[in-house]
Amino acid sequence: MQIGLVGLQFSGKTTLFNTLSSNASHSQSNKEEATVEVVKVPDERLDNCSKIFNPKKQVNATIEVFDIPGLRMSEDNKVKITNSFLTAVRNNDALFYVIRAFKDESIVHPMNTIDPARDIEFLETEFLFSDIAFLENRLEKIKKDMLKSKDERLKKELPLIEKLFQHAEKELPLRTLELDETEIKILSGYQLLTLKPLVIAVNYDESSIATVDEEIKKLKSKFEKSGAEFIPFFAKIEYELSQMTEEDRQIFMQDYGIKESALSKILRTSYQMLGLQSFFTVGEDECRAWTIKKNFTAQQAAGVIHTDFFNKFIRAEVVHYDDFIKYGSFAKCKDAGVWRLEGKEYIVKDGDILNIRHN
Ligand SMILES: Nc1nc2c(ncn2[C@@H]2O[C@H](COP(=O)(O)OP(=O)(O)OP(=O)(O)O)[C@@H](O)[C@H]2O)c(=O)[nH]1
Ligand SMILES: [Mg+2]
Repeated sequence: MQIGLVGLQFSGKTTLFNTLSSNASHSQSNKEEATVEVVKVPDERLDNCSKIFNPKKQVNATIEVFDIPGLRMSEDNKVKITNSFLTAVRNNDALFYVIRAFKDESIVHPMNTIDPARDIEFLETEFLFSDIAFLENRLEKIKKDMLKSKDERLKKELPLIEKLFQHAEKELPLRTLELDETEIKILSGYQLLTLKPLVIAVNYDESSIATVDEEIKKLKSKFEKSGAEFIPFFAKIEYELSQMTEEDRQIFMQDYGIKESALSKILRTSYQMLGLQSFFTVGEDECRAWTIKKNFTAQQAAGVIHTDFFNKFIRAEVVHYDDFIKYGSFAKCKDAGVWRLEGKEYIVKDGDILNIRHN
């Protein structure tokens, strides 16, 4: 899973991105294109399991984060969308707009003034135009191809693309359109920009700490039809936080009244927005979080661990994390009746601890 940091030049993407490196399990840099970082998804539940089992190793779920170079002012004093920018943005499963709200005269905004609403509007409009152009072309192509062939897939796709086109023409991003599983599948190869889940992360400076809730509320209501989540954050403070020891970090966060670091909030929110959840495998060797989609069956979840587990699945031993913590051991969970054996059709819940029985 990949999320892309998207925005105008100097909005704070790299500053935010660099806070990730303390969490990074592997990194890779390519200056021509986006910089990639594989980041651990923080999970208190997994940490607590590790406290109980004291395993040789803990393996968190991971997410890939792309730092995409921001849009600059071009020679005619305008900020223009480039094809390489669009390509870099398309590659992601979810988007994070990093929007500048911090004031600092030594750092020039590519549109000269600080106006978060204008910047959001700019990105949303450009991406919507790009989607409309794609849909228009696709419609034409489908109609042409239908004259030549009787492909059933084209017949199914046509009304779907028409529905999307009409929606986009009303200046509504495609993510606000309700789609079913088959429709999502048809569209999955097209990488439509406004179909991607969106978090709008607004970067404030310290002077805004007292007013930030109100400002975010205003932005939210202005863009209530965007289907986006809003997260305010303080890139500079976050960066300083990431350089501290855990103990100092706690004190610092308390002083500033920050409950959760932006990084942790961003990773958690993107996980939810993509319909992802975790199950755990635990033991003295390893405590590990695995990523699955909502509504995965026990057998599908087993397949995430190993294809053999899918093919030779017999049953899953299941106890939910909350019960496990409440009773303290598998034996006590068994006595309480919350430890159970489930078949392959069992729908795994977020936070289930599984042990797969297989041939
Ligand atoms: N004063 C202040 N400066 C900030 C803040 N966030 C970022 N900066 C500074 O703004 C400059 C640009 O920040 P970057 O994080 O590099 O911006 P970027 O979005 O990665 O920019 P591009 O990669 O060029 O698109 C840096 O000098 C940062 O130190 C902030 O909250 N307050
Ligand atoms: Mg940058």
